[in-house]
Amino acid sequence: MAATRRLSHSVAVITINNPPVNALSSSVRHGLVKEFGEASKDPSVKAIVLSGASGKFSAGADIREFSTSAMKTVSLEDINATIEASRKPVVAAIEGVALGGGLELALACHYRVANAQSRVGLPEVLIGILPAAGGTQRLPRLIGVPAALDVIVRGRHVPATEALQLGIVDEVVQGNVVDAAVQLARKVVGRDLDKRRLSINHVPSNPNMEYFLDTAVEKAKKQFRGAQAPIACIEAVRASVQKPYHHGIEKERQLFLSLWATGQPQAQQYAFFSERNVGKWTHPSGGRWDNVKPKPVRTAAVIGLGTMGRGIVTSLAKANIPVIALEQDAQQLETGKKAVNALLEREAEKLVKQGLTPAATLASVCFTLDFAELSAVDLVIEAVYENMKLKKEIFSKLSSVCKPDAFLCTNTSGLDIDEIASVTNHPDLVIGTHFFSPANIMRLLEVVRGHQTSLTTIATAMNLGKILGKVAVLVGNCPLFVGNRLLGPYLEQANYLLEDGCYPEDVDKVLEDFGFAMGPFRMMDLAGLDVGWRSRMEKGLTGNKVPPGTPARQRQGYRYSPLPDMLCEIGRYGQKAGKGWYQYEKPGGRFAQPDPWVKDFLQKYRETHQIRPRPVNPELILERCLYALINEGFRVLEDGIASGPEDIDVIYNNGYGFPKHRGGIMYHASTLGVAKVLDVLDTYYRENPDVPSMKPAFLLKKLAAVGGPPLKEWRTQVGSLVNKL
Ligand code: 3H9
Repeated sequence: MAATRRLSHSVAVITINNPPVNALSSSVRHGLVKEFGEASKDPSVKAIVLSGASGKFSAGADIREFSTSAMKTVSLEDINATIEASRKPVVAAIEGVALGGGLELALACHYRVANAQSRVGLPEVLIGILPAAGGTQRLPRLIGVPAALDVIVRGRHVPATEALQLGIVDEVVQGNVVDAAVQLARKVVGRDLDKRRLSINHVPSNPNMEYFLDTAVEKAKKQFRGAQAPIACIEAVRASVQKPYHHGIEKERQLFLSLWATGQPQAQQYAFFSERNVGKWTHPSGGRWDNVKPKPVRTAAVIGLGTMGRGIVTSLAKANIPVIALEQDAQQLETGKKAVNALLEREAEKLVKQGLTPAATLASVCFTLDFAELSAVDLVIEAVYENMKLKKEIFSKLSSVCKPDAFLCTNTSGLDIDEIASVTNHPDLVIGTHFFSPANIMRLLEVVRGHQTSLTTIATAMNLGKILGKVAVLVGNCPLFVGNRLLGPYLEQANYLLEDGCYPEDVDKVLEDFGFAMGPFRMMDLAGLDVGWRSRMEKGLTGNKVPPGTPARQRQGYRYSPLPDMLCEIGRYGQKAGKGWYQYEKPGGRFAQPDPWVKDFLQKYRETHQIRPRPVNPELILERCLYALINEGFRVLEDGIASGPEDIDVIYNNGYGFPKHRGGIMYHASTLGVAKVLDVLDTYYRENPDVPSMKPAFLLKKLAAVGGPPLKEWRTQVGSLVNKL
């Protein structure tokens, strides 16, 4: 039964029942119409309470129904209108979540009672749409335009205590929310409900409203770079100010339809479901997310308190896992301790602002210099700098001091997991957990399995990711894994574009206009140019290991750009040095300004190497950088390093700032069409045979040869290739 009804005293309690999240599917909507209709007619019913089964009110419309005819049946807004017009008082009893259509349903009720642990919100913007069941019209009428915009445009989940302060809910209770709602419903029987009918009330006025809304549009354009939904949300809210409710609802509906026509909602909803699907990992041996049990992680340790280590410690502490943090000397330990404290304080401030009580404190972290203290922990995460010799020393030590069944994780961003595991007594317990910086904030976790990593180790690392609130993606072991591996050809193309005649700001602008959070040069400056430089030195691509007489722009017969090496040789390491591809106001400064020095440097470089600069148009800049990413994505798939295109997309969206409104790299390739991608890569590679990264991937050719099937069928084509996962 999608909705059930029972009588409590003289109150009908209607319960939505559609596991797992009580999405408001077509059958739930029909159930609501039936139960509500009967309760309204029943003379023994004096008031109605709406609730959700299994501790959740509702996560909103059933997203899977959007592209089906089920959406054409009874509309949620019609149900909302009926509820609001009811002469019997209706109280929403909010537990767990009331999101999207779920909150819209609650806003149509005359009163709302929430459990203290619940969250409410209108997160439609995060799946490319706008609240389309009256949310953009009722919420501003309830809490005013500024607060409503903050909730709707950011799509944030508002904790119950903050919802009470904002006026979204009327009561917050600690105990049984349905009992509290029934009590309130009985109390308000016979009261005038007009003030509680949001649609017949006005939006609180503000003299500068138009200016405020125009400014919000400008800000959203800058912040969301090409995503249409945030702008549509603001325009719908504008209608709530300017027009009567029924006109506003019509505007909301039109905006929904025009958003749908852009293709962005489909892309963002693909990204939404992909984030959920990557948790359902499978292994060629038959091990799967649902048949291998993770071991509990009751205590953990982190080795190294540099930038990554500090973030990882904070992340564990936030998840209430007691942590032992280890450094190699007293001074670094003290610096690390201060940094962790500052991060925890910042996290606590955020929670307090939302009316929540922070649980994590420095008290749950124990700082030590002594490896012996790690003897009882369930799991260790090593986060020292990228040096194989050092990592092996640490893992060999860990293997002797930790209990035999402790999981040993490395936060390496690209070194060989098998080589690290080889120095331990239990290589089956070794796994890569590649966090992204800042580790206490970034949602992505690449979980890298080695050849001997056991299924239980995989299940435990994936589950740890979930406990830390991350989206964990299982990938295979190859140099640089998935994310950083894709970055290589992309940055290579960006550097070649500078040689050909562009400047860093030209390239960055094109990619930022496309929607990337940051262009490649700003990103390199932020990450530190020296990281790549040291790795190239180790590989003998630059520095004194390069054989004498090697041409400056060639390595092993292939094209090579020494530009980033040249910047590092003079200390232009990026943001931390105050200069890199850009100049900054000070070392560590955040404001990137185009640097005349870089312009001059590039001009001289081109003269020295007799390169005739030619104008490169924005389309070509975009094509070269994007297609380099896409091609490497296909190679990762054909090598069996990621188990499907969704995995690559989740990694790039969450770790590298790819715009979610475009779905992901591989999704974008599918919308461009594999035949077109192949054609462009073919042409480039024919003209530039010394750039092997642009040689079209075998899988890309294979997909084009079978007529470019839709993305959801790519896995089948990959299936016949080797799976190294
Ligand atoms: C809307 O309401 C539009 C209206 O304004 C107007 C319409 C006209 N639909 O995330 P989880 C699935 S738009 C269908 O792993 P958690 C999810 O795929 C909606 N399915 O759990 C997963 O399936 P599976 C606005 C949904 O505890 C399972 O439920 N609402 C929906 O970590 C468990 O999900 C939102 O955008 C849905 N609405 O987090 C809220 N929601 O087991 C979207 C979830 O097969 N949802 N599923 O993999 C969320 O943010 C989180 O799922 C939630 C639970 C916080 C609720």
